[in-house]
Order: sequence, then C-alpha cells, then structure tokens
Amino acid sequence: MQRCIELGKKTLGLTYPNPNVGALIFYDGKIIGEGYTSKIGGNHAEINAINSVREKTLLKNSYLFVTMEPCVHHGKTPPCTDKIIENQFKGVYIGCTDPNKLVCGKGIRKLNENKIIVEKNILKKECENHHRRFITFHTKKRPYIILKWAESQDGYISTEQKDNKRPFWISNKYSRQLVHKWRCEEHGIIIGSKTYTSDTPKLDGRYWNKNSNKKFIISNNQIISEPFIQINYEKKSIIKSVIDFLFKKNIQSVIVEGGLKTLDTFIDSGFWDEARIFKSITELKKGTKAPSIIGSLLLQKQIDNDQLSIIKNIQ
Ligand code: AOF
Ligand code: ZN
Repeated sequence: MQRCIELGKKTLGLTYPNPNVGALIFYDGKIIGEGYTSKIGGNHAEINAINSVREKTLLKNSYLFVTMEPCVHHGKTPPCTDKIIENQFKGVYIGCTDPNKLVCGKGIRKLNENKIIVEKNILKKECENHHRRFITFHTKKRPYIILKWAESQDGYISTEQKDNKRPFWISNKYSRQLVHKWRCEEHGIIIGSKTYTSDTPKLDGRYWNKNSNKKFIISNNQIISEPFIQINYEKKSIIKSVIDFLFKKNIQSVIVEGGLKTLDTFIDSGFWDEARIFKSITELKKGTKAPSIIGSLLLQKQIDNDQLSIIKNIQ
C-alpha cells in the first residue's frame, strides 16, 4: 500500500477534481502491474494498473491493492468495480473508503456481492492523509486549506520598503522552488489584494512546471479570479463566504500565500488545515510582523539555510 501511495503521488495536482489514486496488482509474491489516476478525465488508477499487465490471464489469480475504494458509478469513465469483477480478481485491498456520495461504501459492497474478498483500512491513516484534499472537500464541504509564508529570523514577513524593489525575498531559492512545486500540487492559490497590487506576483509554478492552477485574489468586497466575481460578505464572515464560493466552484484545495491580513483572517476563522512556514537566517529589524499560529508540529527540516516547519490544525 505504501507503494500505491507513492504511485498516487505521481499525479498530485494533475487529476482535480479526481483524487490521485495509486494501485498495483499482486500475483504469486510479485507486483505484476501498477497504475495511478490519469490527468483530468482520463483512466482511473485500477484501469491503468490492469492495462499495464502483459499476461492478462494472471489477473484472475491476482490481488489488487488500491489507496481508495474502487468506484461504482458511470462518470467520465465506466466503473472500476465492473472491470475488477470481469477480470475475476481474487481479492482487493483498500486503503480508505471513497467519500464521494456516488461511491461511499457501494464499491466495497459490490465487490463483496460478487464474491471478491475485500480487506479495507490497509494503511488507512496514510491513505487518508494522501487523499486529504479530496476527503476534506467531500466531508467538510470546503477546500483543504494550506497557509504559507516566509519569515525573517526576527519574525517579520516583509520590510517597510515601499519602493519598486518589492517583493523582497526572505526565503532562499530552494525554498522558492519548493513553493512553486506546492503551487502545482494545489487546485487554487489565494492572495490578498494588497499583496496582489504591491508585489504583482505571477502565482505560477515556473520554477517547477507550468501546471496552470486557478488563482483567486481576495479584496474587501470581492474574490477576483477569471472572470472577476463578486461575493456577498454581508451575512457571513469573509472566510466562510470565500470557502463557500470555492466549494461551489469545485476547488478542492488552496494554498494561501499572504499577505498578513489574509493569513490572519484565515487563522482567526479557524478554517485552515496546514501552515508551512519558512524561517530564514536574515534579520529585518522592522517591517510587518509574521502571523502567530498554534497547532501541532508535523515536520521541521532544513531547506539549505531556511528552516521549514509544517504545522497542522488540531482544533
Ligand atoms: C477510482 N479510481 O483512480 C479514482 C476514483 O468522473 P470520473 O469517472 O473520473 O469519476 C470521478 C470520481 O471517481 C471521483 O469523484 C472519485 O469518487 C472517484 N475516483 N475512483 O475507482 C481512481 N480517481
Ligand atoms: Zn474508478
């Protein structure tokens, strides 16, 4: 199953709104086929794994491992369970159930009804973590929210500089490349309008690849994307309105890149899942203070001379 997770990661960021599932086929102590969800609208992982097996007659004595329950619905592609049944697999090992209400336990039931052995919850926590964006979207009816910023050694996220030298880089070039990778992994990028006008960021992944994720700019009374869209903040908090808007647009995850007001508004609302913070060795002495955040430390590591901390919301 660990290998299935590795396979699923190959298309992280490229399969939205589909989850990036990983699958493999096990026969007589050997892996004889592997697959992962294709880019938008393409094959599901199980089908790619089946297609990768040269000797199709082996399938009927094989076991399928898959990070998420196989589907039962006719979507952009036919149901994976039908293919599994048709090929008479001996058993299916599943990481976690599919929270999509079109599937949600029905895949497991259908396999059972067709006399295929099903073992579920294999590395469940790891598979749920791997599919955390898709699961958050379907169960909490909002995108998975990642906050990101870089702060100086003395805790500032920007200088007081108001000239055209902005943006002033706090983190090193390796951390910046990592941020571009992260941008390609999430479904959307959010920044505040002040950062948008002062830094004119491109918000792309050019130091990683050219995956064109959706960009959203939040200003006082509207969320701006392509095309510009007004959202009504009157009755709800800003963040609730923003996440409802993103849910309606089927956005499964976002990375929020600042500035301070935008980050603070997300932190105060409690609507965030992860914070990824770079601490550089540079001292700024004055400027805009970094947000403060409380959560559980998931990971801390050096990116050359920057220290990266990943914090999880445990509220
Ligand atoms: C699987 N294997 O690799 C994935 C699944 O529109 P479709 O046909 O692509 O179906 C999308 C839904 O299928 C998606 O919301 C999720 O419930 C499931 N994704 N299922 O058996 C896969 N990616
Ligand atoms: Zn499927």
